[in-house]
Amino acid sequence: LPGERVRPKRLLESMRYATLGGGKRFRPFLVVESASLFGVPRERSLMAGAALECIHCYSLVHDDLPAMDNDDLRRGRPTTHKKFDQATAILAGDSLLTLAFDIASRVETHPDPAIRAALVIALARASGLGGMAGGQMLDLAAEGRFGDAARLGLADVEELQAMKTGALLRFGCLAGAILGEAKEGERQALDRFGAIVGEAFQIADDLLDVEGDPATVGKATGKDAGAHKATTVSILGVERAKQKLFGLVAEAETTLAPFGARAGILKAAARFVAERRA
Ligand code: GRG
Repeated sequence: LPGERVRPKRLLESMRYATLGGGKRFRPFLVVESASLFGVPRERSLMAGAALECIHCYSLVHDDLPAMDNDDLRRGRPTTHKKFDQATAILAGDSLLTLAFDIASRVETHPDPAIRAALVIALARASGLGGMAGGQMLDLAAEGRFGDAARLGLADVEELQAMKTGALLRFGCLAGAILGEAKEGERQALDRFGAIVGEAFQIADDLLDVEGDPATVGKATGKDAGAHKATTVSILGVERAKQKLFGLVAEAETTLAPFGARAGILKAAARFVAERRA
């Protein structure tokens, strides 16, 4: 985020606050590691990873707003609208969303415009109506925001979560295949791995909401139960949800088998997702 004078200082500061103050950077990590399977130069995968992280951070800023989840704490610090104000937080989210596509479209991301276009399309689809934003809408509807609360079964919850949380994580893995001009079979393996990691990530998040320590997690816990929210954990119970989680980790490892030892770090990442405490 360059500090040109023409840019409104408060907006730039809020964007920096939302992106650079902590966070695991797990999505960019997935881009860099999946791209490294194909020998993609790190400068390129970091660009695509930065674009993805901008989308992720925008989503957190907007998700924390009073009109959505109304949270005061994120990454152990005041949320962006608490640190600044709601109007600034909305604009910070908007500007991060558009900055993501600016970054993904730059020649430094990939010299071939067709590859950049493929990246931009995949990122747009993961973020929008059929991806994260659509999943967020389904989530709000399930809470009864727009009428009666929907009674979600396991398949509904899995679909919602695949959109809301899974789509960006899946894009992280797919981006590596796009940048690396992977063969169809390799692309499919990474796409499937991303979907599994997305599902595992959300189950781990739901478990943290039930069992996590707010000081370590960096945000309030117990919110899902308080809102009577349907999650994999609320439907299956803690023990069966944990079994499902570790089944997904095993499947993630099998999915990466075609890459052999080169995929060791990605396999470890799947285990990290299941075991994370924050
Ligand atoms: C506002 C369009 C719009 C979408 C919001 C991502 C999202 C959709 C809502 C966040 C709600 C939530 C807590 C989802 C669970 C999974 C998740 C995205 C957790 C946060 O991601 P981490 O743990 O965060 O990677 P850090 O802070 O490490 O970057």
